[in-house]
Amino acid sequence: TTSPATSSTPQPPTTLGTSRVTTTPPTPTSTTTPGGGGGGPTTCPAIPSGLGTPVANALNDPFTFHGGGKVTTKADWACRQAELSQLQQQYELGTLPGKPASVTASFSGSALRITVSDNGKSISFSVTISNRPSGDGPFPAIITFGSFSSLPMPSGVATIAFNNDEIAQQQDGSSRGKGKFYDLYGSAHSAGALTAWAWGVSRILDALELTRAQTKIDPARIGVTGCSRNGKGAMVAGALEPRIALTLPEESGAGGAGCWRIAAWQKSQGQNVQDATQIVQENVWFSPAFNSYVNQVNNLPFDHHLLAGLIAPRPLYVMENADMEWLGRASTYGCMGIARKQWQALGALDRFGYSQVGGNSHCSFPTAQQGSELNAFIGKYLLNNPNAGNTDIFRSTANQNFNLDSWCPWTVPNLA
Ligand code: MCU
Repeated sequence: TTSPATSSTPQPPTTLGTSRVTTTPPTPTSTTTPGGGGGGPTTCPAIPSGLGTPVANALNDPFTFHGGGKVTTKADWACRQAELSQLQQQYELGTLPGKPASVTASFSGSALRITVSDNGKSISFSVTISNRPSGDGPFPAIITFGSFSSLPMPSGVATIAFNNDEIAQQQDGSSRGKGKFYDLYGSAHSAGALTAWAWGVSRILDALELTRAQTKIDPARIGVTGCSRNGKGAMVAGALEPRIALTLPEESGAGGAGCWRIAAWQKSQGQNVQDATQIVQENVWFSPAFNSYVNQVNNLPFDHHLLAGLIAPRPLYVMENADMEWLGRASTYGCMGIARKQWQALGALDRFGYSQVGGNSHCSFPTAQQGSELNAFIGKYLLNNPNAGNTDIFRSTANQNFNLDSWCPWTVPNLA
């Protein structure tokens, strides 16, 4: 017999390729964190309620806690990341649920089938694993959101096709609360689609951990990518799921690699750029809670440089399109140019790339980013080849009229 997928009672696996994981409720991230130095849990500063002091014509200081204390050590940085994750979930992304009561998985052909049970309900979805190299592995893999990604994959890396729209729909405003995430957690759950997809990515990782012997995929070497709206999804998945080893958002624009404050500034200069007020009307990528802040983005205690900061010092390579004003040509350049300082503080500049080139249509990957950039990141961080090339990249072919220094009036500590 097979184990009943809907039961929350822990039991040993009874069929080949089907395993069960049972978890305890997550500990509150606001009080303890594993710490950055390998020691025991660290006590983190309490997070004051409220938005704090507004920040205008600049981006929020990554290295000052919401309560005013300074980030001076790696352990502090882990606390600051836990705080920033909580603040971004509260005001923009919606709440990421903790580990579900049970996750089971089975692998057959190329389909990895995942069943998740929580709160007495259960859902199932499948992802397709392609291009698995022959041999015993284990092999790295890249999760690709939807059908927008055109990233050329080097050999030796499998791909895992994730139909993110099945987890949370993104047709337009009428998609709110629709998809398997909401079947499980209720259509009124605060999570926007980006957060629901990140939850789905976490369940794929759970499933890969359960089926290593069958899939021959190494759960510790998983990348994530997607383009445009799905690039926003890849960025948020990398930010909310620390098991992601390499985050590769392609042309994510506003709501991904762009900062709300810089988009608002671009708009005030008369540019046709997507900003926070427009994006919440177009689709359901964010929590309904964000609607209250789109007209006052200077009051937010974060911007998207700090979404990227949830990834630091894990490797991040951001690809943007220099020809598309709507995506926030200046906004992604400025936002990521300042985000980069978090990798600098951690002594990890070789794990941060931002590359904005033109000449290609939206989501058709340009060869200019392939050999020396994308392949270097995948080679170094998924294929374990330390000689794969330079991965300390910050470049734009656009003529940027943006003053990075004036937008970051704070100093960068040495946390390495
Ligand atoms: C860049 O991502 C989005 C953008 O935010 C939307 O305004 C536009 O409608 O669609 C883009 C996209 O996903 O294109 C495939």
